[in-house]
Amino acid sequence: NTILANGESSYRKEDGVPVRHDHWIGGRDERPAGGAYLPTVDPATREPGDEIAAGSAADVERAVASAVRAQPEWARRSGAERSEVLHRIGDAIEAHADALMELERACTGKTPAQLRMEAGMSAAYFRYYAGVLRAHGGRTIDQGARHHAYTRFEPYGVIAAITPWNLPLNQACRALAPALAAGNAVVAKPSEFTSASTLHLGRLAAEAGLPDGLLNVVTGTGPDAGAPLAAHPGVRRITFTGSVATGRRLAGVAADRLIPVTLELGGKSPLVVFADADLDRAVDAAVAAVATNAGQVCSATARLLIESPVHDEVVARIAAAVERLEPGTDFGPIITEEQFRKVLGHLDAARDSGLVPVTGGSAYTGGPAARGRYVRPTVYAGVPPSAPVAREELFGPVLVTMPFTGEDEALALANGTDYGLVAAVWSGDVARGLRLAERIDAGQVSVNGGPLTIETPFGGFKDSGHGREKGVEALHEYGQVKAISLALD
Ligand code: TXE
Repeated sequence: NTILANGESSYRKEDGVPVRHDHWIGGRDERPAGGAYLPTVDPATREPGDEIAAGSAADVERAVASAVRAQPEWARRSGAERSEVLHRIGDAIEAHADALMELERACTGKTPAQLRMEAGMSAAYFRYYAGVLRAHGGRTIDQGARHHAYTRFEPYGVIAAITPWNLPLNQACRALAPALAAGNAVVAKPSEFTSASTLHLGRLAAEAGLPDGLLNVVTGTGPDAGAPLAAHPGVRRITFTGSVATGRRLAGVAADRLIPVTLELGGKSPLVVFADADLDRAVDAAVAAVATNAGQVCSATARLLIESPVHDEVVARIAAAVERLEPGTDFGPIITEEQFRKVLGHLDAARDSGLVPVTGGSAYTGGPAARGRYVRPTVYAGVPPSAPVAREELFGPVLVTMPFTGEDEALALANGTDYGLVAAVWSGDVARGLRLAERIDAGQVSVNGGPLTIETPFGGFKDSGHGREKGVEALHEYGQVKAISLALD
């Protein structure tokens, strides 16, 4: 196998022969039971890349067995001991950030700035939960002087972490760090399009001192590797980030098995701009929703609700700013051919329905960007709320705007979606900003650019899912509370 302990250079292809990545199970590379590998592609160039093991139920079986064996010893350690290991994993991610990000770049085409941000966040997840763990504990319960009662926070056992392709390493770390902190073992199933960085994380974690079997990575497609993992009786909790359709399916599997599931399913998040807002900063925030990962972010604020008197001015400023964005430098390509077709299909359908973009509206057809799956940053102004581009998660560099009059209409538009992941409000009137924040149905609301970080819990209302990631709340997701009561005489 080509994932070597020391070797950043070992990832390079020689003589055009694709590098093959095996599963990471029990602290070692394991070839797929079926012997098959899946191709990957660099969406920035459409050049073929590494191959990853095509996992199956037999591989899942080995991974879960290894996790089941390793977990009890890990759970018996003190929080401080687990914390030390998590800290070292954070350090290892930082030390090997270039190698990790090169693996990520090769199958996502992400920009250098985007990669740096994700590497930093990935290390920070481990450090944050290493810290939270040391301050975490149960409570004592008053049962009178003759009794002693207290709670313990116990792990579930084995967690299945099924993650997508948009922020691959980041999303894996977001789930793995709190799951391991709480004393669980994990079997991760990254997206078949972007598995290499999560595989390498498994090796780095082992080098950092994580005992073998605590972090296993099985690669492959959703139906062949993800489905048997979710259904495996050894898995006691599922955490999933991805589409609503797959989330619904996994919720059904979890319901049948009576195990809990965390679902982070995307959104169509509003960014509300009042006329009294700091328009420079509001425009920057709107443009970031296009540039960040080319809009392939579940929390992208892609629906701009703009107070009528400033609507046209704000649209003009956003359009001018997104036209200055350079493909490959300021934003990356769309991950797969299927997603690329999906985004372009929405743009074509919008055109057929009579919507004319203020800017963009198509793929790049000339220059280097035409080799890759780059979509022009696109803005539709004054879109009816019922239009598909205004309702559906496009997962591309596409913004829609809607004018509104008054707070109530802003709120009705903001909540007029099946999703409820995040929202942003910009207003010079802070009381109004907070009033709206408290009435918007979303798991996170930023007022006037308030930062949403690892420390702030993240998760959906409505079809955006349930359960919380990030923050102290995510640690609670991965443990179950036991109450113990002792009679003293
Ligand atoms: O996601 P899937 P897709 C949204 C976004 C995107 C759409 C479709 O709108 O356009 O979803 O993306 C695994 N059992 N988001 O189809 O299928 C799969 O292998 C178990 C939002 O690529 O949900 C991968 O590891 N696992 C989003 C993971 O699920 C299964 C991120 C996600 O893939 C499975 C990505 C099955 N039956 C897409 N089927 C966000 N919330 O950030 C698939 N998988």
